[in-house]
Amino acid sequence: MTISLVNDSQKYSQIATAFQERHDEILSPFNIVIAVSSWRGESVESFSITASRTGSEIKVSIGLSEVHAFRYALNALLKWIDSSDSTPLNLIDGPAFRIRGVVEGFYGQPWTHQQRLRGIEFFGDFGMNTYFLAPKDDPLQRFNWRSPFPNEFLTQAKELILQGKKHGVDFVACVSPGLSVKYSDSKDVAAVVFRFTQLLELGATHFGMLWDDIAWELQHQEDIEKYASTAEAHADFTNKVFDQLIAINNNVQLTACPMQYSGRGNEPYLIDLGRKLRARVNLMWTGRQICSEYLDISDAVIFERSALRPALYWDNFPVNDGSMQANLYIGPVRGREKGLEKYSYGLLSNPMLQFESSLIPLATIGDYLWNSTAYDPACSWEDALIRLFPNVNERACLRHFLRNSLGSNVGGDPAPDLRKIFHAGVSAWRSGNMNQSADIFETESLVIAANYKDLTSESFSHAGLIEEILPWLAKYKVGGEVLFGLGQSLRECTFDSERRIIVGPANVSQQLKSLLEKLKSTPKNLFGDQIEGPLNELIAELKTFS
Ligand code: LTM
Repeated sequence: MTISLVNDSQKYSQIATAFQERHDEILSPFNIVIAVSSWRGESVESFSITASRTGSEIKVSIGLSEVHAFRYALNALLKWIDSSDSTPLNLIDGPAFRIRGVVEGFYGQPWTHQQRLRGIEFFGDFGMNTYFLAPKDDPLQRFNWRSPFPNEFLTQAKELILQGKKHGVDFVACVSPGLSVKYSDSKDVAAVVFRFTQLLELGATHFGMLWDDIAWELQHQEDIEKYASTAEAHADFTNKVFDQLIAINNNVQLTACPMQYSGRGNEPYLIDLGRKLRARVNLMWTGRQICSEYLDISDAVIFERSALRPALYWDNFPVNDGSMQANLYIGPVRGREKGLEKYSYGLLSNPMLQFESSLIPLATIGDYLWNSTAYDPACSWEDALIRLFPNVNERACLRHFLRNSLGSNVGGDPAPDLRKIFHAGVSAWRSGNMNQSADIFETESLVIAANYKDLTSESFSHAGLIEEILPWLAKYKVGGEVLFGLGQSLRECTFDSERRIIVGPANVSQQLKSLLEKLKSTPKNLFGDQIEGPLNELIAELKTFS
């Protein structure tokens, strides 16, 4: 059975068909008839939906403020069908933030074309509407920006634009000319405009001019003579690109990333840039820090006053490039203030190099951006696992692993469950219950060993995810072995209840040190400071005899 539209139009039918293909397992038992009408909602991309079910027949009526909202209305319909709720659906809903999405803007190996195509489907599921393509280490992005986009890129861009139209996600190509640009040279402006017009012809209407991570001083004599500041050069170049683009198509949106993209939001560069930049050009901002622990309203207000427009956040969570590559940030987004949407233009998350793993935090970011007031990190994270890993047993195995790496690049407890286990185990050894303590660590080690076996078995469904997290799974396995060794060592120790110290043979101290070395020799980070911290404490506390 299929979704059919009463008042058929190509823009809706391509969304409906793509949605049906994507969620066929849930939708296929039903015959779904949808009537679409236009509707004036209170916010951009809002919708109204009513649906009722009689046996396998589902009648749906959707009111739309604009076309993306159709995808989000289908998301709401899917949720209702999947919940098997027998009461009719009657809902008015819409997103909090205006721009919601992903900026693939990290250093290192870019995502593949196939991953990007899949990503857009997920971003639509997460209620996002924008995908910025800005991979730092694709030569087209920062180095060969003067040449037109080659055919291979254009073919792929066309597919990404179409995929975006099917899933309510705008594809935004970016250029980062700042390493070699001559701001005053009209040929350089023309080169960027030419690239964007290549994409305009393919249906894209939103573009990015990125001035991040470049020299802060003007490099060319002509620029030094022409401009009073780097901000003026950035404004002039960006304005020229913008003016030429809107002369071709007045619907074009241009987003710029400033050179100084983090801080208090009132830096002289930002004030200068804000004054000179066309009012319609969006400005990105990463918040107080490059990777900001908090994005809050008071900072957003300062930014808006200085830059004369609300920030479009480039949120460096969960990105793990550069010095962060040993970490997986697979917990929920935290520290983004409720209500921030009223003081910002939107938020784009810079994801991890690992595409599959990124989907978990991205799902929570989608929830936050859709309704920041209702956002609950722990619930959203659990929901994300259910959506991404429908098989209950597989999800349970993964969950145990994932909950050893929940931290973010700005803090948070990476391993809350293991922390509790250590709290219990250390309390037991400190009160002299060596065997009880050993039991606690050995039990956990057995869980890890069994999970590791399941996660790496050929029958496990998510091969792509497992492949990219293998180095962390190796650490997981070793962590389990270390916990077992810790248990064994504790069994060789006794407790001197008079002096309240742990006593053991000299070889136990050596064993514990070897366990520590074994853990450290596996390069990726997992478990936070658990295992290593308490092991060091035990080594220090242990009184040995020969
Ligand atoms: O954040 C911005 C605007 N630029 C770069 C990103 O490309 C990079 O991925 C992140 C994280 O390392 N930091 C940056 O400064």
